[in-house]
Amino acid sequence: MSRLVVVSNRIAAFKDKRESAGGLAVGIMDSLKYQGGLWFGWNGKISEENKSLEKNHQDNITFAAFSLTQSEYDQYYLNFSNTVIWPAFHYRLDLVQYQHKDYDSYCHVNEMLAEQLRPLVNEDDIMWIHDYHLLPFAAACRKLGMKNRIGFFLHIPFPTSEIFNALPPHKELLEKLCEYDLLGFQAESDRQAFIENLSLVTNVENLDDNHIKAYNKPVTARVYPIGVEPENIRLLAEGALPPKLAHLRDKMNGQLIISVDRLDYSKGLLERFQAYETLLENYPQHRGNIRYFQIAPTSRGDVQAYQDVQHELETEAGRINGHFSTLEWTPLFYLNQHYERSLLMKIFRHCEVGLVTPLRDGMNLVAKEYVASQNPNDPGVLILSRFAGAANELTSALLVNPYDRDGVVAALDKALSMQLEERKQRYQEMMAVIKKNNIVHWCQSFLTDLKTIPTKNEHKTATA
Ligand code: ADQ
Repeated sequence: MSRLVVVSNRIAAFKDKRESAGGLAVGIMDSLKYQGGLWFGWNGKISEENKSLEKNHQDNITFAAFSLTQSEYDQYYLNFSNTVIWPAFHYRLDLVQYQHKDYDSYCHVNEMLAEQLRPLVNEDDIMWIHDYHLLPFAAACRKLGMKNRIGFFLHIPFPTSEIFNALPPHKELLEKLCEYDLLGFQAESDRQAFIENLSLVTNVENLDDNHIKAYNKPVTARVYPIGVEPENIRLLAEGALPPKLAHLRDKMNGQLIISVDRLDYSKGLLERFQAYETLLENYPQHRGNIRYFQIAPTSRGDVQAYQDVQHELETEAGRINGHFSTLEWTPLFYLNQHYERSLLMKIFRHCEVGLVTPLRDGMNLVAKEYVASQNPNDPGVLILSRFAGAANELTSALLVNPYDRDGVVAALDKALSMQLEERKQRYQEMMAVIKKNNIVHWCQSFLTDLKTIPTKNEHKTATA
């Protein structure tokens, strides 16, 4: 059997216990274990000298991690990946800061990584590359003569042409993306945006629904909505709360609203804080009876836009609490901490409302985790942004437009007063989808396609 080679910007720590790893790491690790293979990615370290790979071997998997130099980190990671692609792909052109030298470094790092990886890859290995840091990775591999089947999964949205065309290297990026054999997207709208962008810069021949030919090469572009591991989440969530938290929960009468996000401007935290404030303002019956927990660990703290949003949120949280708190009641808890996965799933289960309102999100796994953590006999209510990929599947959530503050407020009020029968009905409908499109299904369907689709190499041989 051919091996699987996974490449992602960050590598899962090989010592991570299965139960503490997130769904994505679990899914990929299981596929790697089953097939045997290699996971290649950044170890998170910055080093000027050491360019040798850090290797570890465990359970049939080799982990090979590279470090970046300070200038690679600045230009490839902070600048081009996180100050050009991330904001643009989340429809925030106002936050894009493009410089040619950052794009050059981005391509150069992709080429350097392909060179480091090449000696570790066998001819019949299949390769699965992840996310926006590595859009040109297949092109770099092809340049080195690698003929392997190479697939790519984009975890974030793919923007429509009005946005994508604003990126100076947009044509080049599209051509490089077509060096992949298989391109996977979270949602049909992302897949369509990619095809639309491509059609504007080159001739696209539709071979059938998912197979196209562009730049005289076959490419398969298909939708694979990422999922979670519902059974594992249920087991984690069912466990007892740690004694201190259980005591706290007992003392807190009333209903709890929970939101968990990386602290990122795409997640719509500021708009959410303001909606909560309006709820307290316009529906005074909730005052003293509800509490909103926003868990948001700091992320990409080296990027200015992230420092700005962190500052704004601190100010807003203080202002809202200052306005509404009483001696007995604090309305908003804002916590910048990372929690053990098993604790997070228990917290989800003890909260009556999951409030997930990103302004734009590829999928949003928190929405699925919140539902999968619930007690089937007394489930909470999910409020979900229609701009998260998850809204395509979780249609029984209370779907909201995060820019419509009154709409979010009305959904909050509805969730807080929803009767058990309706909560159960909505929960069951969402669980049916979450179970079907779980993380194992996601991995298997992507990998099965990658192994069977027509590839560039075969196409070249056939047309020679
Ligand atoms: P993210 O933008 O990181 O992922 P999300 O899908 O919600 O967003 O995944 C976050 C993960 O981190 C979840 O598993 C969550 O439980 C965990 N997490 C968040 N805060 C935490 C905390 N304080 N403590 C512990 N764990 C925490 C990107 C894309 C998404 C896409 C995913 C997967 O932006 O759109 O769904 O990749 O493809």
